[in-house]
Amino acid sequence: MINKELRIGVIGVGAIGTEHIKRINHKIKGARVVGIYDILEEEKKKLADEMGIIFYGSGEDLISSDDVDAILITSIDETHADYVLKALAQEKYVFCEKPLAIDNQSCAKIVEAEVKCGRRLVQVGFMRRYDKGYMELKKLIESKSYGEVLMLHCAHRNPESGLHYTTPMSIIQTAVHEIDVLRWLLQDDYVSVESILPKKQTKMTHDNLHDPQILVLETKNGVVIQLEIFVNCQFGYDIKCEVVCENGELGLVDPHYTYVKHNFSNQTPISPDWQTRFKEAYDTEFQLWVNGVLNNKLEGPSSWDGYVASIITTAGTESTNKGEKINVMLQEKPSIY
Ligand code: ISE
Repeated sequence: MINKELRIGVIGVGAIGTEHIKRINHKIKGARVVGIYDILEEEKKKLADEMGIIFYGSGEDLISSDDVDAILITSIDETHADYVLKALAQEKYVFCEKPLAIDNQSCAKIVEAEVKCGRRLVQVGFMRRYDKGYMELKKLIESKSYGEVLMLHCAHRNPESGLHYTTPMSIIQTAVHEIDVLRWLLQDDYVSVESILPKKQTKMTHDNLHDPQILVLETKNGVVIQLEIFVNCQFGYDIKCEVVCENGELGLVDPHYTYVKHNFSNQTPISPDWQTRFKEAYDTEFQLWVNGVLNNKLEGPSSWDGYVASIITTAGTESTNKGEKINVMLQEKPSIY
């Protein structure tokens, strides 16, 4: 039985885990972090002591603790599936930062385990669905005031990505956000994905990263999406989403509240990183997740959404490797989603 205040245990206290702990404890109503686990035990035990909360000896101990109502997984991607499955085994609510798992088979196992529980217990951290811009775009599309959607031109640009970033990561780690949010935006699903590696690359890239890349996605309703993925653009964290309709174009603007007209120029700021660009979206996402858990009714991105995202990113990587369009056939969505 969940008390009035949701007691959250956090597995993985790196950059995003730390940010979410602050978010939950200082912004979100109805929840608090009561315990953490991280592989950097000595360092993070100090943090737990400073916060006056429990440092668990393992993720498993945290998940099975009677003092923990719900679990937040922000550990390294490779550990997500195992922790999610262990939370499901205890029939506890779990929020898993993307990706749900690092392969389709693990995602399928999670879906199967959750279906056996008979109700939704998992939410996946696709925060763009909570961004004011995307939410407004969805309303404009659904108004049908501009006719049917014909195509989308999108760009996902990071100022820089580092030497660790590789060609597949641009799809698996970066494009995955558009892959999720655009199927939600269009209430549609994908039938094919094609990866294009333009000959011209930025000199700011390295041998293991083709940059920029392009993904072309086609949906069941025949909408074509062109997505530019450019993770060393230098000028800022820039997210574009232009929706071309029969008699209008709808698009996102970078959220800012000021401009500077000075010295014969007019400048508006561009977000420096994803944490800043989607700060408000994360806040809304976590408040609605906590509300959903307290009301036993999750409505955010599900394990099924995580599974579909994995299928598409896997197909996108296959397209890169084979140099051809990959057709995708999704199985029937279980009724609990
Ligand atoms: C990162 O993991 C994210 O999730 C960001 O939203 C994305 O912009 C970035 O490219 C990824 O590396």
